[in-house]
Amino acid sequence: MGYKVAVVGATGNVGREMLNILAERQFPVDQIVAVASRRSLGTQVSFGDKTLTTKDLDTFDFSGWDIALFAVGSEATKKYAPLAARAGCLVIDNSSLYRYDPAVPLIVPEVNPEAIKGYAKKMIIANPNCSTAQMVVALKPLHDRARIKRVVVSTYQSVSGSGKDAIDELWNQTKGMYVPGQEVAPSVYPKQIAFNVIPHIDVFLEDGSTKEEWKMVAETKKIVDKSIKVTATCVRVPVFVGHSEAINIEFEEHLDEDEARDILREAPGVMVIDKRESGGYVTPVECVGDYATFISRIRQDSTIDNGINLWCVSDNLRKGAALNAVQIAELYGREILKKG
Ligand code: 11C
Repeated sequence: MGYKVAVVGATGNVGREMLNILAERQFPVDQIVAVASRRSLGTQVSFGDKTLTTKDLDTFDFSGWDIALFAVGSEATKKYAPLAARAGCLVIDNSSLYRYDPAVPLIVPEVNPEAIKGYAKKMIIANPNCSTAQMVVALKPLHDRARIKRVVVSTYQSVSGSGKDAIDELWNQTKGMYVPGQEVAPSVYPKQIAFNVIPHIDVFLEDGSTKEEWKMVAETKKIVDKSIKVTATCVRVPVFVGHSEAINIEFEEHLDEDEARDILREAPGVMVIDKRESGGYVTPVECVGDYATFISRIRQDSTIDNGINLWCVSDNLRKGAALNAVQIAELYGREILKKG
């Protein structure tokens, strides 16, 4: 006995990963449907060894479906998620539209699974931003031990976070760099991304920060603890998949680096690779296709009383998006529907 599951936005990077992960994890599916905008209508996508032909989101009837994993932008989510929810179908939404709504749980299953109880208020559960998801998986077990006061994070985010056109832009710009006449001008990004880094993700806010940086602050507070202060600098780097983060954490209590390493080794969803030698750490190309959030370079910050530095890398399309959404669906199945 399983569930009737719809993947909405099934032709995008995240939608395709949702289908892959549902199949890989043998999510108990009785029926599955790939739904997409009219522009992608009829496109074929893979689900395990099956091929699904996409259905039109505009006319799709969510009645009778148990769970809809949404991976479309905020505009389409605003229009279609309430229709699905009103039809009694639980929406797990990857856009930022509902994340900060107090009536909508924002869940990372390794961190705040208890928030699932709030699902019924709107029949919508929000999936966090990719850069937040991997960071809170690392922060939570350390917070439980030594109470985090403040986090200073710098991100190194891959272009897949901006979608398929950005992947093409990095690829074509890189190839065209040294071929006269084939140079590719910036289009998705405001500046050249090939062989460059861009300290700008999402729109600028009045205080000079960007929306991506604001999301890391607001989402960490909602998921882990509202008392934690976070300051972030988010940077786009010429990497296809895998976000990296340099995280500095200040605690209320002393936490020794060896104890921090032991805690993280035991933490759900975390893999510690931390040898103090050349290559004894994880880089984004090594995390692609993996479920774990990888932690390396764990060390004391001797400039403050209770500080730890670490390096955190994860597949942004997986833990940062599709995997986390499927884990929420698993949690909902276990805790609420108790089927399968
Ligand atoms: C990026 N983190 O790397 C973004 C992508 O709020 O879900 C995901 C944006 C979001 O550009």
